[in-house]
Amino acid sequence: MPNATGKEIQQLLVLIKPDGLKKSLTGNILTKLSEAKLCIVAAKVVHVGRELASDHYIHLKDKPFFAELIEYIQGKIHGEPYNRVLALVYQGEDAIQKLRRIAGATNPEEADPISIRGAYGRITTKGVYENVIHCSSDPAEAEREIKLWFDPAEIIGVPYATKKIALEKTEKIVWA
Ligand code: FUP
Repeated sequence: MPNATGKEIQQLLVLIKPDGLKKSLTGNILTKLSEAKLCIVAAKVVHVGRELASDHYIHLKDKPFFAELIEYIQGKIHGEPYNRVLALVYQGEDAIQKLRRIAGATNPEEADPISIRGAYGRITTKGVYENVIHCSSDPAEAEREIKLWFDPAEIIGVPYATKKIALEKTEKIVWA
């Protein structure tokens, strides 16, 4: 929705992928992203299961590289302790375009060399783009992805409609 200056306030999902963690790039990437002067409204480390990986990349399920892509985002290529991702939600004016410009093109060989993917990405011998970071591509995808990766309670200033449901029997792990 546009704000007083006519700019759209957007949110998007950002993932620092297992290769980004293994190459010790987390700090560099967050510093680069901070150039966009956006707000982080959610963040967590996620051990990505097969279902979440497949749901996230559902639009690519017919691609020849899908199986490798699912292994990559689950960290199966990079192994312990890098088999996880850092998931964040950024919010602000034209946030999607701003962060995707800093991230660079999907193919690291075609990405601007000073973008995150251009500087740090590679193409594996199996042909998967290990491109370090994911950024949602448009507002509809951002909503789908944020709802896939985060619960409303994990986001400051929840950007989408929510509802309350009654749970019959729940368990919670607490400190012993
Ligand atoms: P992007 O929105 O830039 O992440 O691009 P896509 O959703 O099209 O691609 C998702 C992921 O699939 C990329 F991050 C890397 C991988 N991919 C390949 O490995 N090969 C391709 O030809 C295209 C995408």
